[in-house]
Amino acid sequence: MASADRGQTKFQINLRRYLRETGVDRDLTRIICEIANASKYIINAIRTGDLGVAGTSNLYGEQQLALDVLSDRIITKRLVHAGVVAKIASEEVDEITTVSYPTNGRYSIAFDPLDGSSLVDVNLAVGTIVSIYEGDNLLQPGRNQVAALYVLYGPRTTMVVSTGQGVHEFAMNLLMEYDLVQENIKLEGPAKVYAPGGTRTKYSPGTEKFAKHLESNGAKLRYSGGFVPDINQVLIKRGGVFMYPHLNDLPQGKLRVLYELNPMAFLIEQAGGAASTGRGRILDLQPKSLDDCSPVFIGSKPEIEKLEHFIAEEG
Ligand code: FDP
Repeated sequence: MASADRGQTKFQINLRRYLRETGVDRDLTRIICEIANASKYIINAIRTGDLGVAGTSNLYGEQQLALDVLSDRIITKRLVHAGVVAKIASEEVDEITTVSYPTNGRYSIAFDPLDGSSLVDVNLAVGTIVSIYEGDNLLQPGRNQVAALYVLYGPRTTMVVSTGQGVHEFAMNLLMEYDLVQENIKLEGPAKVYAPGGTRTKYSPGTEKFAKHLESNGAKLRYSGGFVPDINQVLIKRGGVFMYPHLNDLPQGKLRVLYELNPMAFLIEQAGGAASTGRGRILDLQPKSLDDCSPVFIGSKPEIEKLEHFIAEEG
């Protein structure tokens, strides 16, 4: 097994080699590497493109695409090109796309091409989130995912990925290739940070009690407004909680099960954490439509267990 302690890698291990050496299936490796390739173009679009305003023109009078639409096109093109994909669902497109090949692709992908795109104009971090299933059914519980990953476009570009054998972080180097930074990230310590989404005055009594519990146990408020960077800090700091709860006027919360919650829940569980709706495991939800939303509490397992207790008692 490839190994690298943070900052101590003697020889850089790149993403493709890491996946190959850890026995990941060839077609799955192909998909993950296609996303890695797509992310090079997305990062360029973020750096040099317009600020997400659809229908505006560039210097040459050409129509500009909003960054999330452009990111969707970049990823979809690469996934279709991969030759191993059956179905694609993108947060930017209303319907599932069936990819036609002479033979059927083995994997299906749901993805959010640019989560947090409303943060681009204020220059905060954004990300791509990807969920991968074997077969052609995308409306199944997230526990059946075979892999999940996100790419974080921050001061550095990083990819955090799991194929069901732990969670590993890669960073984009000067050649725009991903090198292994650390493997088998585990949520082991106390919750050092917490990122609470939604308006606090609209929290239920159980959620409010949980927020107070986290604060009184020393967790620092660290909320960027971007799901990917907010989850990333929980993982990389080895402990914390992100929540976007049920609100008085938004009982289903805001975040989407297929594109956002399932892949993040898969990654956090692979790191030894937990992801809950407040009343049950996110990965056990049976999605009824592409647009299903759910409240989410995700991060350090003992804290999520405590939250479920608060919700059961106080709602
Ligand atoms: P955004 O609307 O900017 O795309 O998934 C959507 C998301 O961002 C998440 O990244 C983020 O956690 C959440 O919405 C923020 O919602 P609020 O604006 O309600 O805080």
